[in-house]
Amino acid sequence: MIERLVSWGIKRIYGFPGDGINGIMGALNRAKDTMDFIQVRHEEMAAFMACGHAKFTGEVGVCLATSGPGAIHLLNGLYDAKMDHQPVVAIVGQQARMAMGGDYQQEVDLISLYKDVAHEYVHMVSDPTQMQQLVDRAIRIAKAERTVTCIIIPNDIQELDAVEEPPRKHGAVHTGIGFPIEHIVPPGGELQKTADLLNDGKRVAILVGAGALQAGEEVRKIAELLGAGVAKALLGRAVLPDDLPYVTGSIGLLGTKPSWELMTGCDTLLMMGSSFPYSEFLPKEGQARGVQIDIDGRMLSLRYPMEINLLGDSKETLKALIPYLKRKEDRSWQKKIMGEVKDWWKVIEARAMNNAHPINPQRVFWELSSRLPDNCILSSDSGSSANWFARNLKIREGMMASLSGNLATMCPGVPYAIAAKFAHPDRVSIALVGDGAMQMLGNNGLITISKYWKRWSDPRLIILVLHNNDLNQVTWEQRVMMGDPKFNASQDIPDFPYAEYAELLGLKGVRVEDPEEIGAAWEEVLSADRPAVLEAITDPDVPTIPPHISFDEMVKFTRTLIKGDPNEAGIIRQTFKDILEGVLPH
Ligand SMILES: Cc1ncc(C[n+]2csc(CCOP(=O)(O)OP(=O)(O)O)c2C)c(N)n1
Ligand SMILES: [Mg+2]
Repeated sequence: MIERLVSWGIKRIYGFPGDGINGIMGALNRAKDTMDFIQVRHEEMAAFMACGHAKFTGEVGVCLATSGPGAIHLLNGLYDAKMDHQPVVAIVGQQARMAMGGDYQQEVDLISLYKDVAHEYVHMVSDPTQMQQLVDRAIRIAKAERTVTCIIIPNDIQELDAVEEPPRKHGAVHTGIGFPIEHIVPPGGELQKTADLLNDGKRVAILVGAGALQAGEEVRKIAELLGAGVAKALLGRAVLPDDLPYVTGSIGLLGTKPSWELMTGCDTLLMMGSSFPYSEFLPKEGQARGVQIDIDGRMLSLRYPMEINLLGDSKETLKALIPYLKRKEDRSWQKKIMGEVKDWWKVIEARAMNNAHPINPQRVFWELSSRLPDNCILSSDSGSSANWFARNLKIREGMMASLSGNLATMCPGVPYAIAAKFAHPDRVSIALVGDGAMQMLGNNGLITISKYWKRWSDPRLIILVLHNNDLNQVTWEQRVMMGDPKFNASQDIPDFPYAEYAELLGLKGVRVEDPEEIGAAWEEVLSADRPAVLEAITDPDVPTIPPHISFDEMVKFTRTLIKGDPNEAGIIRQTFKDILEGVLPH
């Protein structure tokens, strides 16, 4: 199994041991020159790391867990990979064949359990001859379908001799390794039709997602030819740098006002490599003529009824499309978008600079933005940090950035950042995480960092903790969506000294409580000789307002919805400050 994984180019496995996989551990020990085993604190972390590896390298990520509880612990991280279309192979142990069906200890029906998350391919080995074909198919299908696959290996099989080659006889399966570089382009006629539609449009909006990460250059050319604005779904945050004047930034609840204006004002929508979920942030049905490009036919016309659906690789398809496009002479639409983008960045800066008690979280991100090291890799968690990741950071050319886009689970921030360091030890990795996620899993990730950081050529891995003693994103959802006041019993979380804890582990810990010291704190952790935790004491009353909410709506909301909220005075104060920055000159 390990030799075959190595033949596929796999160099690293994230996992945690158990008696369901001791045979594999023995083999990994013997193969330590060719396969690196990275030990995590919790199997969920291993799955997140495998997903992070796939996101930041484009290669298959592999995780390993024991039977029963280990396999169960992997699941959330595997769903994260599945829903964000990342190729991940999970290898899990199982009880010995003779025990199965005997309600044996740790015997879980793993084929059924994994049938959803790994439904494209989940198989249990019952004869060592199968091993080669199962590895080949698990990896190939993970790549071809951009999904999670799983191999289940009973522990007694792990003790049998390997079968190097399946026998030359009836019933044997002979598979090989290798997967082609995808180069799928729609036929010329389709491209001509697409170009006609785009050339006819007067106000073109482009929406890019993770599927366009390799196509930045082409997206830029097309936006320039068509005089378009470009909005980015969260997973496509790094497709184009935010310093391009027609890039409107994120879209959706965590998005920007220019993206909202772009979508509500356009007459033509070109969407690629995205399954951005919220249709209400796209043009109204019938308002715009739509074209979508996706490598996966299942994702076409999923959120907006498109006039043209193109099945193809985004980069290659755009390359083939460009010669058919005419440069639009009328640049007024793009000019209008650029004006809105320029104003919006002023709103963002003004909101970040508003005072809060003690620190405005927006300012922590704003101060990071101009200090982001070249080629850094950003990982955000789910929580209020995702809002500020989406809006307050200016991503530059060469950076990578991700989060749990579709599962939107808590806790990937720290493990993604660790996987980024293993994959790119020379790049700075930065995780942006809430205190709830740190308590749930992240603090334990710090132990893993303290175990491994000396291996990285550049030791800088920085974890920003938004210490607000609150499950803040959900507290705001309860207020804004449900009209409910904060429920302290569910929302308050215990205090914890994150920076001190980092120091205890031999890492650097910096705690900042004064807004004027944020810049210096970033500089300290960004120039540290070891991984660091930057703990910022932030105000939970700073609202995570959707981009298009009007002044009237906000007045109504503050007047009627939050009566009885334990934080009433604070949220009214902070909300008005942010809203005012959006409607008045700063
Ligand atoms: C595993 C999981 N549990 C619960 C949620 C719901 N949820 C989303 S954000 C959030 C709050 C996160 O709190 P914290 O990490 O402290 O970040 P904050 O919003 O306070 O910055 C919760 C509970 C989730 N997305 N994932
Ligand atoms: Mg919190």
